[in-house]
Amino acid sequence: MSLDGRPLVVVANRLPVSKSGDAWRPSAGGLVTALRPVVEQVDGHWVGWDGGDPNVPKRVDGFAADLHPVAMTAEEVDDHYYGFSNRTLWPLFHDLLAEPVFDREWWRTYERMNIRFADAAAAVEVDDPVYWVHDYHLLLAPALLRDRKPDATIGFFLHIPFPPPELMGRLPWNDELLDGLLGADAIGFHTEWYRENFVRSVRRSRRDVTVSGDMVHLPDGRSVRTAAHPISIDVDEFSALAVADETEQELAELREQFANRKVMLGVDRLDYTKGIRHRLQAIERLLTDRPELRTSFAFIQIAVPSRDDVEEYRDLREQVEYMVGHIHGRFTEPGHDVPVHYLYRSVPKTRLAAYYRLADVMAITPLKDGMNLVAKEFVTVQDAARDRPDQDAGVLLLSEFTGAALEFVDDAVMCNPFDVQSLAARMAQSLTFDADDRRSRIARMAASVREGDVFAWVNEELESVTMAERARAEVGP
Ligand code: ADQ
Repeated sequence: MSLDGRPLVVVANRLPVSKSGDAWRPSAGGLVTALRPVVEQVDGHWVGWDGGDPNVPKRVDGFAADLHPVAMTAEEVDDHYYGFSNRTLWPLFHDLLAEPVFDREWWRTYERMNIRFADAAAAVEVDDPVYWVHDYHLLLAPALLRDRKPDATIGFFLHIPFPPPELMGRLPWNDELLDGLLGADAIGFHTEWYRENFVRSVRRSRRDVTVSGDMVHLPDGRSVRTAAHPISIDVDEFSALAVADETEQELAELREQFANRKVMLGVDRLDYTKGIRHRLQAIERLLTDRPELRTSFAFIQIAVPSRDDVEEYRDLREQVEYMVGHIHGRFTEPGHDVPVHYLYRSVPKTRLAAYYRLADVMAITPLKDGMNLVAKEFVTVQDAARDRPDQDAGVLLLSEFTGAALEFVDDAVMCNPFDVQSLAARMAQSLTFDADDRRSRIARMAASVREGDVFAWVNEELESVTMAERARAEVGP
């Protein structure tokens, strides 16, 4: 373990806990699972927004970190989270799939909230910790923390893409955000593309830096290490889920419901980056061109409600629901089930695993996605259940604009979701692979996920931060 027993202070937008009824529990998110073993081994701390509840406990059973809540008023959440983070940075970092809003009031709140998080992190009473800051809500926090703790070891990881400098440069606060990130000792991205975009942005906006290899050297003598570390999943957890009794029961019900139909599955947060509208357009074309599929094929879209306080997300939901209704109206055959099943909800993990096992084709077609963990979950579950009776391997249909594309390019059916006609053709092609081919493709993709699971990602990230720090110590002040 690269921390060598040093304390770890995670700084993220949200605390890793949620309340159900009266009880507090660790949240189900991937980052919480990933960090559970680490925080059990060291003195772990987590700084994050309290979610509007002033009574968050200091500790929660099942997650061995001290919690350090940051409070925000409803107005601050509107401006920092819904506003600047999700209506300015999110669309800009996802290649302008929506128009980013530039609002100076939001920016001022974003700055103030980053200061509040940095103050809370600096106030954690620990000796010589490693700080690990996460994601686009906190791009200014590394430099703010550096102001407060000049000798601290600070890492940052970005969970979404980093845009090319031509797009980043449109942001009125481009320079401030780059300087904010450069306060870290090490900055991690999912892919080499995003890392390069960041370095190109830095070169373009800061004439006083030099770049050698993956290091950015600053005029004050500090150096910042940049790295590509693709995030992953807990493979053992999903392998066990794949064959759990509850999953088998759920699967038996689903198989009955979808008997005699080929199933294509989509699982996403309802977000305009995920390409759900283009996917539905391609389904419409597929059902137009191949009438026999109207009664022998089903497309299931599971969409988790997301950011429904934001106008673009409410509009997206309306459009998706209109399109589903339109497809039903056009293609449902009397005496037969509808060809598209749309579930607007979060589903428990065993049900999710059952859907992954049911799918003949998993359609992951984002217009842009930092990584996409659903792809890794699908191949892992499919492979873990390979010896179960009736488990026929499925096909991964994957957008070239996901971080996951780099890992699965040889074994997934790759697609460009912007080209609806070719997307429909890829969907049709995905239904044609023979069983042995499908099985070996899934096995190779699952092996690659196993090789780099989420615990390996944590180790690589923390190793990168501590390496950067060691290099600093060798050079001296
Ligand atoms: P997300 O955009 O949320 O994450 P993704 O990586 O696919 O995208 O993770 C979604 C998670 O939610 C998966 O673990 C999935 O199982 C779960 N999920 C999706 N639909 C669900 C449903 N209906 N019910 C229950 N669970 C559901 C951001 C970035 C990604 C990056 C991750 C991690 O946008 O690109 O991969 O962070 O860094």
